[in-house]
Amino acid sequence: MIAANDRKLALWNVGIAYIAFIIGTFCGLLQVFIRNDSLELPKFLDYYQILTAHGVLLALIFTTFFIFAFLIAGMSKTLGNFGPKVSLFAWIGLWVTAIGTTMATVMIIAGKASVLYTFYAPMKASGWYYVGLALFIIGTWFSSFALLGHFVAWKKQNKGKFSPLFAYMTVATLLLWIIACLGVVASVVFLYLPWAFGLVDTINVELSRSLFWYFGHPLVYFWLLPAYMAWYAIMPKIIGTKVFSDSLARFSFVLFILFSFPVGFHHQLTEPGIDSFWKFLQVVLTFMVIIPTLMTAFSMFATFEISGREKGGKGLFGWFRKLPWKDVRFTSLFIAMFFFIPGGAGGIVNASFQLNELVHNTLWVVGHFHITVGTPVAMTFMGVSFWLIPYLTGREFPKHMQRLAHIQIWSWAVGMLLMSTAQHLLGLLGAPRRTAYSGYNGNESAAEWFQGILSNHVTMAVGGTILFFSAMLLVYIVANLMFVTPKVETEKDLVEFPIAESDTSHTAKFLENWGLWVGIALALIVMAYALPLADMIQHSPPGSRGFIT
Ligand code: HAS
Ligand code: CU
Repeated sequence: MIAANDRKLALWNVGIAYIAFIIGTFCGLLQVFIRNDSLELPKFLDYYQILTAHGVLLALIFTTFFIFAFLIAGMSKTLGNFGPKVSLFAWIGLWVTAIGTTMATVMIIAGKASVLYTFYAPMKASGWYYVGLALFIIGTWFSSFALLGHFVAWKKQNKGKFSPLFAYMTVATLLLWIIACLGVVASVVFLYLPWAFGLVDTINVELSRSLFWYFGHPLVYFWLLPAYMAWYAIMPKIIGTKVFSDSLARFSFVLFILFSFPVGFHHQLTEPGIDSFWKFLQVVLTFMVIIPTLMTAFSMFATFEISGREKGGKGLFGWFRKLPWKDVRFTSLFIAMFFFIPGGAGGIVNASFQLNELVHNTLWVVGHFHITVGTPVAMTFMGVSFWLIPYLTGREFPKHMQRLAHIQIWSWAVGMLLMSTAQHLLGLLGAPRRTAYSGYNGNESAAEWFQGILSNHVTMAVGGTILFFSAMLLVYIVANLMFVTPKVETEKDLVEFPIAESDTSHTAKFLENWGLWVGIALALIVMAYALPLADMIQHSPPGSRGFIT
């Protein structure tokens, strides 16, 4: 039974995540209507301000708080309740992260930080926005050290034993996060803060962007890995089988630690100031980081087939129908995985040096991340919410709520299919991203340029509207599971935290040698970044003064 303290910690994290979700999705709705020219914002709001809020609140705040809720609950479940020190760190982490979030959000709402979630220089925000971001990161470090400390304590008491798969994956995810943050912390502390507070006049633009993407790419795997944890360690339990291969699962997480970092230049392929050799090297390494995802896809479909055949599925695909489609915990995760097929394929297009030329800075990229983080990751978090919240609140997840949950995930899938298809096609036709003027010259309506059935800003808005209704339905379900549905009467009726059995009898010991993996990761980082960054520091043109939009 999870202790009251750990439960509260996780619930606060879930609560803040969903508050960010409500505001963030509303900004998303405004977005698609501005893009098809059917909405004029009131004077005090501006397109870039709303786009910043949308990106920050959903991609950074919602994801991070939800991830910590999931990791806290799972670590408490698999390694036992938190001790006093771990708890203290986790509470400090929660509040510091929340204060940073509030500061950043207030600055965005005040119109003093319309710099989008990548906060590219030379666009300049209020210094307090960057302070907010820094506090946010520091807070997450406290929470990360709390969980790592909990792991170390468990290891000491269980010498020689393998850690449970969930705990192992948590450690890998947190190591990835901490190493990634070094880049963004360096740029905020050494470049943005002195510049924003007027201590220096100019900023080294290329260096700031490169440090951002050193962080920004592993950031997307920081979102993805907790979803993979649900796929590897929880999904098999839901469908009544075991983890397909414990060592494959662990090894795929190790590969993410190695290859998530030395690849950030694939976001900067069109930028001057980086020699094409370094771009090429990082593109090659990007193709390496596809491998653990292919391993995951293989392992998941093997799990499905094994389970389906155990239930009597015959023939080549008979097992497919035996999967528990009526169980929303399963269906949500399955849809999530399904969307990652085109999502990941699009990623390969992006990462291809020459093809990137065509899609960079177009709506294609927006389509790409809505079917990577916006569906595979977000829908996995929805599917996890359906059991995690009642598990934490001790409430039921009654039948009528389950029906609503099915409607919610399917409507999300339909909305996302329409919106992201439109975005991909519009992008290929040249529609730019991150601009309020979809008609190129400002006055022309978008419709004059893009008149296909799918390649149309109206289709995008229809998809966006369906998504918004789906989001509100989700909020309704979440609020019910938090506060309204009846409490379960006895402990055995408690909604379960499903953790699959994982056989470690063939797992190699060296997989848990964290020093080795972090060491190789650092070596790869130095190899891919040391020279080009040194070049940017020594040979950059004069820095740029700030621009406030
Ligand atoms: Fe990405 C831009 C490359 C994955 C998120 N990405 C972004 C941005 C975001 C994002 C937010 O190289 C925008 C940043 C911005 O604001 O500027 N991405 C990749 C690559 C991958 C990838 C190579 N991205 C993700 C994930 C994200 C995410 C995951 C969030 C969670 N991305 C890029 C690049 C850009 C980029 C460039 C910059 C573009 C630009 O120019 O600005 C890989 O990790 C993808 C690996 C996945 C696969 C798919 C595997 C699935 C398979 C299924 C097999 C199924 C079977 C069964 C066999 C390779 C293989 C089928 C059976 C059935 C029954 C169906
Ligand atoms: Cu990337």
